[in-house]
Amino acid sequence: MAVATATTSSNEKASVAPGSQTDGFHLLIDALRLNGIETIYNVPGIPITDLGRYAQAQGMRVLSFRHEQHAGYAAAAAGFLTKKPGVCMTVSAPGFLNGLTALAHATTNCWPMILISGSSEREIVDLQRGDYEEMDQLAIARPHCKAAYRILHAEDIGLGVARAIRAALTGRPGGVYLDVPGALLGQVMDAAEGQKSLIEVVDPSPASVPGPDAVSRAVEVLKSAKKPLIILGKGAAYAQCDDKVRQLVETLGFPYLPMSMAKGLLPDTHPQCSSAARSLVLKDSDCVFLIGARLNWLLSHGQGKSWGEKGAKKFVQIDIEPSEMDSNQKISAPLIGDIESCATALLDAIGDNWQKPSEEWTGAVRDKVEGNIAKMAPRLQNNNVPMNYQGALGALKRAIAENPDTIVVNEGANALDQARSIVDIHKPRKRLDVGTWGIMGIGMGSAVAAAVETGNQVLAIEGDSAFGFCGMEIETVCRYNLPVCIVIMNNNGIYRGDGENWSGGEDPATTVFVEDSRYDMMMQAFGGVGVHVTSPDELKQAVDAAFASRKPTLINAVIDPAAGKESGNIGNLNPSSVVAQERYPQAKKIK
Ligand code: ADP
Ligand code: TPW
Ligand code: MG
Repeated sequence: MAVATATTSSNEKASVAPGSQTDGFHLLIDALRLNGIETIYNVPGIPITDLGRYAQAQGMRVLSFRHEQHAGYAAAAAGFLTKKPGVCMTVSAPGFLNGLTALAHATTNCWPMILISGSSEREIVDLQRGDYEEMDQLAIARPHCKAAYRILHAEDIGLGVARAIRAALTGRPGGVYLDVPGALLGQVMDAAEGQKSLIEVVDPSPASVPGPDAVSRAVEVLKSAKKPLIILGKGAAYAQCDDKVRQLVETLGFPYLPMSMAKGLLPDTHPQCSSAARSLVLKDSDCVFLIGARLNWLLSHGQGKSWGEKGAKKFVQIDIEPSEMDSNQKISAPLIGDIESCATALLDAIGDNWQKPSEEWTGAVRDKVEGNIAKMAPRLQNNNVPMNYQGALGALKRAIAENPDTIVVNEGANALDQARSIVDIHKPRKRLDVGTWGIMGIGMGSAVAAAVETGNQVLAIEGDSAFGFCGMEIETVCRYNLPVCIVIMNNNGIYRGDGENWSGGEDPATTVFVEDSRYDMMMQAFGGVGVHVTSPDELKQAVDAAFASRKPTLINAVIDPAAGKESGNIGNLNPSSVVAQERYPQAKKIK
């Protein structure tokens, strides 16, 4: 029996010999490729081992990880970077659950991703007859993603994949679960019929144009502002209409704040960038124009002391998701649509006679920005040993300024908050971090995806704790020989390395790790370059060498264990105990 395989390139249906057969494995591969999906982030095992093999044999890039969570984070990051669903493939029950965290993370961040998991047969699962890795995966996935589908028949594979792709991309993007029972993969059908059953999805993220009333309302509100501010969010970076966003920001002439993954959409060195005057612009602005950014916890819900007087601000918001409006504050002028269509409509409506905000406002912001940058500059030049965050990150800031195409991956607490404010990003989508959940462990999956999807050099700036959540994936980085340079900001612990056990007992404190761990030697174990550095100058040299060689590199950067703050910049979110200060004298030191 001849089994037809699609030997075409993607986006093209295979021609098959009459009478030949195909199967579920190959139809699934053909369906993905027909829709331009060429990469799978994978962990093999029953029942999907051969699916990965065949996909690779068919010319797809199949990257195998050591743990599904990181394959999933890679797929999520790929979705953000490419505006196409990143695909993660796992085995059933435990593998599926490991991947599910990443699917929920993708959904929370509004990134398109598809988690394909092998599963047991419904006949066994639904009667709970106790299969190998039995679990009702479809039901468990559903609350954690945008949509969840199961395919039972080979002739429905085209439909299932099309549904998954469209659900991931349409409107607000998100994660989709696709349940693939083992028996489906082996099902055989006529190859020509199989090819006919595949669907190439047409226009999965259609333009969504705002109504003319909404546009003129927004123009009126923006026009009436005396002290306007733009906040750019990662939705604006995802939208890939960089020139339009820049044109809108520059035409309006408002100071703007980039959220962390919107950094670089316009270069952080842009004259309107007000990151270094964040407190001033949040507090004193009278109108805030949100572009692909939610007023969630990252913006303290648009309220509280940092936002100045209650009710004194008007909000204008562009978002693809209508229900986002008024989720935290009254939105005086909602613009529902995709960012490119909304920006185009606004630019058309305001024409050539736009009055930029007064010099009194923009000048005050600019003065504050320049003053703060000048104050910070000498601290970023320090060559102290042991290093503090500013000295180490000053060196990394210079490395990125010299290599602006590098994609920065960043996680940790102090290692995150300080790097976000110190390391300028110069181009769009060149920063991947912990996202909306502030999740630890995204580092290595994001780094692999960034290198694989773009071919660019990657610099992963990792807290030592954050790295511990994903560290085994350095073997993956070495195995695929990716241009990834990892810098561990090694302060011997979570937030700080000088925590104490308040019982006075033998066990180490809950927040500390083995002192002076040599993470660089882990990298050497896999054939990568491992470097141990103790000063900013040494750190810069090691990063320069990594960028020049593009070899997998891990730099263990020794940071003063006392340099960090509890929970980085968000210590205020920790609940407090009324009795702690009285019971533990040491607690005073931390708050
Ligand atoms: P940040 O964390 O950077 O503030 P969020 O993840 O909170 O960003 O917000 C991103 C927003 O962007 C989401 O509300 C999402 O619906 C929206 N979004 C995503 N893609 C688009 C698009 N193409 N056009 C308009 N809005 C978009
Ligand atoms: C999945 C809680 C937030 S930040 C952090 C943890 C454990 C580590 C901070 O230490 P690190 O950085 O990385 O060494 P530094 O520079 O301050 O020392 N589990 C998950 N996500 C989160 N956010 C946590 C736990 C947390
Ligand atoms: Mg640490």
